[in-house]
Amino acid sequence: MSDTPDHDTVKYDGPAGGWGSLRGITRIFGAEWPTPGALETLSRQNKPGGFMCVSCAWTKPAKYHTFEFCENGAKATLWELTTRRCTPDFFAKHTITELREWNDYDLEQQGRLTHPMRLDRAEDKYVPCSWEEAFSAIGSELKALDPKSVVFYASGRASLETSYLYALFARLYGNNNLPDSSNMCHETTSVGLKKVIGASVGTSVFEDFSTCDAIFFFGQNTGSNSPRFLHPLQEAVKRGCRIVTFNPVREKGLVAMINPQSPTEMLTGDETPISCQYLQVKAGGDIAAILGLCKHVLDKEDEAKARGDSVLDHDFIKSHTHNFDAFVAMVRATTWDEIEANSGLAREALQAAGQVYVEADKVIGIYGMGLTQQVHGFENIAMLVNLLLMKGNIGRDGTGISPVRGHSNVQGQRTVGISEKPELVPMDKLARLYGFEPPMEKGVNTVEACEGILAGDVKGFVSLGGNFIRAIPERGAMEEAWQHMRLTVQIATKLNRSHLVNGEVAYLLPCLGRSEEDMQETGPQTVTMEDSFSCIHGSIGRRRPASEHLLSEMAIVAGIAKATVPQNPRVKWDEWVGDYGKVRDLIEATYPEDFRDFNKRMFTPGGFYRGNSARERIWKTESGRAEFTVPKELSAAGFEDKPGRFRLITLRSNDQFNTTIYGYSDRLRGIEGTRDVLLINPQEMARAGLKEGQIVGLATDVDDGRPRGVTGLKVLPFDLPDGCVGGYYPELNWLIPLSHHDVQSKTPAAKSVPVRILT
Ligand SMILES: Nc1nc2c(c(=O)[nH]1)N[C@H]1C(S)=C(S)[C@@H](COP(=O)(O)OP(=O)(O)OC[C@H]3O[C@@H](n4cnc5c(=O)[nH]c(N)nc54)[C@H](O)[C@@H]3O)O[C@H]1N2
Ligand SMILES: Nc1nc2c(c(=O)[nH]1)N[C@H]1C(S)=C(S)[C@@H](COP(=O)(O)OP(=O)(O)OC[C@H]3O[C@@H](n4cnc5c(=O)[nH]c(N)nc54)[C@H](O)[C@@H]3O)O[C@H]1N2
Ligand SMILES: [Mo]
Repeated sequence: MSDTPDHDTVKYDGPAGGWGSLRGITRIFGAEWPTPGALETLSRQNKPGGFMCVSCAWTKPAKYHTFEFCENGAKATLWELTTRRCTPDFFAKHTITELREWNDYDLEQQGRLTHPMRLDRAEDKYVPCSWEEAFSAIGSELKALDPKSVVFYASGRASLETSYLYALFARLYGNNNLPDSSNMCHETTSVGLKKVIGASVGTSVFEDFSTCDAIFFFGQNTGSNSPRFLHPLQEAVKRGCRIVTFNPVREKGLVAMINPQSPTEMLTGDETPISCQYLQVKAGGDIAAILGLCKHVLDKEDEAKARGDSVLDHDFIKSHTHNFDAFVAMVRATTWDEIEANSGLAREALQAAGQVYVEADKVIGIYGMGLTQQVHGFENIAMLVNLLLMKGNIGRDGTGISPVRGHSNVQGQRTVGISEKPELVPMDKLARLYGFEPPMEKGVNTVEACEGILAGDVKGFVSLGGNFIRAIPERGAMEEAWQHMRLTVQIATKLNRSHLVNGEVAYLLPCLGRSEEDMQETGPQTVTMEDSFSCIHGSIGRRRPASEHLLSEMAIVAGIAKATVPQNPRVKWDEWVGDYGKVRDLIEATYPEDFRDFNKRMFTPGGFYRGNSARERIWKTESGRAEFTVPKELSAAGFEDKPGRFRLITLRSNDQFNTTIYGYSDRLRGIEGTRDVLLINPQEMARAGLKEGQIVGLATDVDDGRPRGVTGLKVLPFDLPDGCVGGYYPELNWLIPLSHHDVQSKTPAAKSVPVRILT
């Protein structure tokens, strides 16, 4: 199995940003890059009244740069604005069976989908159909199915307006089966932070980065995945803030950066060092590492106490937290030997990092997939919160816990009702507003949806964006089981693997992208999204749609809904599609605290802040206080180490957005030309008798009667801790068992998968 062409690999020693990032964009888009339309769109990107980037969820500051976009934001915009088209002619030429042999890159390279298509099983091809035909056929199929057997997935890109209607549709139809992409990334956050601080999202806001004294960074790759965040980091470092990073990989963006928007830096090549300490923690080693920091803080507290001083914020601990004594007892009882063995880090390194924490008055804790995608991901997050609580670093300016979210509106989708958990949704309000009895039975999340598909219980699957089959674990068994479903519907902009593994009846429905003008009855429409800091922004697309046959996501969701659920005078699909402002009014009526004066405030520069109780030190937890947690494990990996077993980290490159592969250049890590690689350190290579460039395979080291393997990986020496290997997501998703997920939230544990190397 090889998904990529093979070229030589080269090494990159330059910083993040800089000329490399501009070259990175030009190399991919070549002639398409300078079109006036593309430049106009980029010039409005992430600015008030402009267009909000379709890439990550990093905030859109009120005081913006001339170019408020990064290398990857530009790639994402240009990817949407491509001049290539994937037309009915293309589908007439290629059977589905043939297209399944293509790799992800080549599929998306066909460009924007242009027509609604229906699967013709006999011909093994997609054929064009009318929108009316698609809606009415999907409606009849859905009506014939048991609502409990249908799943409505959402990838985190769709607007607040579409997401609200999509969730309402599922509930009017009769279920809460609303998994979304956040089930694969920050569900650990939603569940974990809710439990320990009573708010399911981060507490920091953008301004906190201008006043914090230290930032502790865990498992988030800023240079690739939220590059605009490098600017505030660079500014923070310049004013003396200290950044300490924990990551098994020395990620370029967190080591140093050149600002591509600073002419002096571009000419002279001056780099800003970002992290003052970089600790290459073992994959799954963060519980122990953070425990080491806490142990150092307690040691320093003891010393301070002897002097009549203190390091801890005793007032805060006393009046705002719960379970502190049990936590302290556990930290004191854990030995440095245990901490070193489980984190892979030396005591001295942890003490030096802990000292930065001790000396800083205001600290922010940042994290990403390195903490969330672990079997004990909850414990990772709870430990980071423990560390912050010790010195009152939550609910004060310049402090906070700050998960860096993924998709551009993934956080917002949850805010407006895309959730399988009925208790998180104001069902009473929905009942009153729309005069129906919303389903109260818990729906399925991503892993449960997969379990249902494997068991044959799920018969219908509607996908609002995304590439579900490629993003989930257990690819082999899932692709096989997928085809036993009765109905699959994909709403998408570009062709991907999920469109080629189909149910008996299948539709591929092309939609507008966010950069395109969305013209409806009352004129061009605005859509809104929520960023990582809970700020809401309006976005207006201006580009001419890729095809005259496209509909907006709103119109498609409403079209399917209208053909499916019984008529209801309070549910006005056509009116809502005609004027998205009316949907914003309904969002406000459903969530009055979060969305007060929604239509008036949506173009507030910097977005309007939805608020966060934990930031106000109001703790909506069981105890009514912020919780110190005693971790049940010292390792987040969830399995024992043994000879020949490695912890596999599945990584994103600088040249992809999730399953969309822009190219084969992981510039910041110096890996070029191929994604079929096995990254391993030279000592481990020697121990395993491997040579650079050797082609090997990986097998999942789990004995559950289901063999899983990948072949054709090229061995590359890479700076990783002992016992860890690395490779790329999604190519290695064959290896992740569906059962390998965070215990509490069921987020797939893609950052420590037990594997063996096959030679
Ligand atoms: N360009 C681009 N931007 C994106 C995306 C993209 O694919 N491309 N995806 C978007 C989405 S949906 C998301 S969720 C975010 C994801 O953004 P991130 O949260 O940055 O996710 P990853 O790149 O998967 O992994 C993050 C880091 O975790 C480190 N890591 C792995 N295991 C461990 C561990 O055990 N401990 C620690 N401390 N670190 C570990 C890895 O080395 C890596 O640097 O980015 C969003 N932005
Ligand atoms: N091994 C491993 N697996 C992982 C991860 C990992 O780190 N490691 N990360 C996980 C994470 S964090 C996430 S979020 C998931 C990602 O899972 P998804 O969100 O399901 O996948 P994407 O790759 O973002 O979806 C890309 C597709 O979205 C469609 N699309 C793009 N723009 C639009 C639009 O505007 N509207 C519509 N309707 N469709 C559009 C295009 O057809 C494109 O092919 O993967 C998860 N899987
Ligand atoms: Mo994500």
